[in-house]
Amino acid sequence: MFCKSLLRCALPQIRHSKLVSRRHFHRRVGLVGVPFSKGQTRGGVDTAPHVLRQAGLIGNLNELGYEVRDYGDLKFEQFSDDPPVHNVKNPRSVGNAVKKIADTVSMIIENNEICLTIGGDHSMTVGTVNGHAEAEPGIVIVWIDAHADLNTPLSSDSGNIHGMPLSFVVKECQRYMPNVPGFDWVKPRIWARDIAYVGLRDVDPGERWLIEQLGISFYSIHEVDRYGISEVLSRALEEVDPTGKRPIHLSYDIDALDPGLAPSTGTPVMGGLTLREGLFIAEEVAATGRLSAMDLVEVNPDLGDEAQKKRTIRTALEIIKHSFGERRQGTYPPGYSLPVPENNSP
Ligand SMILES: [Mn+2]
Repeated sequence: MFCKSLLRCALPQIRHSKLVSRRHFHRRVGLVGVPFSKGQTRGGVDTAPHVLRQAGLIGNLNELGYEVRDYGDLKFEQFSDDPPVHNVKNPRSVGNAVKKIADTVSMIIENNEICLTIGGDHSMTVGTVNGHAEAEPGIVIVWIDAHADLNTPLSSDSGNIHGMPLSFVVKECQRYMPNVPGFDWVKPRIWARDIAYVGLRDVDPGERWLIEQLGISFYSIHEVDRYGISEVLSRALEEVDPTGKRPIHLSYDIDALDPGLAPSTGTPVMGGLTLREGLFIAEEVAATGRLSAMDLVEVNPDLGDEAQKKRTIRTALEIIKHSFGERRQGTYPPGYSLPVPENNSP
């Protein structure tokens, strides 16, 4: 009786999104590397796809029962002449790169694979979110980050596009957006109500204002402290999708975690998520059965000493594994059963 009712609770969530559940059933992942760093100013973040593969990323997913198709690392056009526009740095390079990323993500989703995109800096999500939404309308976004990444080209102090990607893809933001060369192709596909933030602790005035104006579901580290990560996650998932049917785009910035766990990142902010909170988020998203695409961004292996670099990579790999179904309660791949000795007489 107990088992049956448990099953009945678990099944409807998975059954509703047919496209996503098919991909989960077949356990297929399409992996793409984005060795791109022009959305911010520090070199090194572009080496993360290589370093994470070297550290065993694909093997980890295989162990969980996934068949991984590796689309390799994307190659990006170099622009010799790419002056800032409205204070925005490298607009043409980023605009061109995110178009290529969007096309690749769309293709992976259309191939019935769960798309895992390894950055690179967070500017790449203009491409991943748009490409995902184009191939699979009705996605919701769970954005795990120390920052809101919602500056507009006019509100940003730094001019780094990795702090602005959501302003390019959210429909309601468009009245605040100037023309930026390279981004003419972007067709915003996401409503503000389709986004939930978790882990924020460094939010600029323009971002705070937009979050309030647009009513974006917002759980900073303050709310994590107040309610606990379990309550925060269930509220966030419920708010972006009360029906529990829609495919999830999980955009995971490694700087959401405390710098003690992920020191090798370009814009660390003290007082971040613990490893337990970070893994809990990943496990809860995995448990919905609706993870459709994931970004893992802002690992920068060039920053910090050897021990810090290793710790950051280990943290990133753990977050990815748990987002794809690894559980601290233990797990086994589909079809697994315990070996029985020959000549076994019961
Ligand atoms: Mn970010």
